[in-house]
Amino acid sequence: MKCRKCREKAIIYMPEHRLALCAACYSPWFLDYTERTIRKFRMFSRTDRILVAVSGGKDSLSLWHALNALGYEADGFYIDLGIVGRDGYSEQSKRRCQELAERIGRRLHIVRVAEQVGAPIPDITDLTARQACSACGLIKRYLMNRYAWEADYDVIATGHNLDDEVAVLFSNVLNWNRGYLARQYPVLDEREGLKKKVKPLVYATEKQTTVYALVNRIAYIRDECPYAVGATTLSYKAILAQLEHQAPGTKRRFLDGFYQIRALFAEPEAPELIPCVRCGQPTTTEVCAYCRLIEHVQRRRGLLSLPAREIETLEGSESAADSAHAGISS
Ligand code: Q46
Ligand code: ZN
Repeated sequence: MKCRKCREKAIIYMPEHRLALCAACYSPWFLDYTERTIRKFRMFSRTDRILVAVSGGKDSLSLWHALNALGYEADGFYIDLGIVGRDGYSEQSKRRCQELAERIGRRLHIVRVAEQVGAPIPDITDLTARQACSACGLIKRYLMNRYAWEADYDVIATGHNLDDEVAVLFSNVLNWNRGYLARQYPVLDEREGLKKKVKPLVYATEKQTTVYALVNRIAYIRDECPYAVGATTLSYKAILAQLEHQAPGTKRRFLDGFYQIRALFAEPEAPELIPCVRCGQPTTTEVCAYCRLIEHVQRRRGLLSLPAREIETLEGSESAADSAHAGISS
């Protein structure tokens, strides 16, 4: 197959665009495609300071590289989750982020969950009986927002791609999750202590971000987070890939169609956000979910150092307090 622009040998064919491109023509196309998404949703301008949440994977590192190549002021933000996994997952992913930071000459901020919360993600899961991804998601959202305020960034950018967004949409529609549907959009404007959040790769497929990383020799971590294995979204992705294969462009049409009717799911009144009495970050309750999580981890740590008999007595009163907090989120 030949490149549509220069007739050289193509390295990628994108059936949804009926477009084949060679290695030299691919990056300019990807950059232009990303720039058009940024403009379409009015995500940010060249005077804004952007904080890119990087995980060491192909999507977030491709995004950081692309924003830099497009001339945006984009620094990286890496959250060290303290996940060891098979080959030291967190260490490896951090290294990939540091390598790219050095290469593009941009700042990489690193924050460690173990220092912030008092324990790394695997221990938090053990100590709180909370699902790893639920605790991890809460912590990441909180730290990103707080850091963006403290370091005076205008907007937080994440590397979610088309396949991610469509899988989440599919799940939200299957479960008629109105609250999540109301908030599923590539731009969430700043409000009451929450920084603006954007997803500039929302129209780029996983294949496109992978090829961008390969063409630009971006070293990224190939292993999935050990907790991602078996996640429901993976099975949704497989179903959607089949539909896309039969009718290229299905994913993009599904997503764009939803964006057009999204207003139907808007909540009449978004819950009011107030500053957490402990940390000052926005929340709907007196003490935010993040501060409650820290308290829980510390309490469990303290409990574990007590003799077994005392734990039994104290644990009864703890579960009563926990259920009172159930269902409350920041
Ligand atoms: S990093 Fe964290 Fe993901 Fe790993 S623990 Fe789950 S949420 S799967 S994006
Ligand atoms: Zn708080």
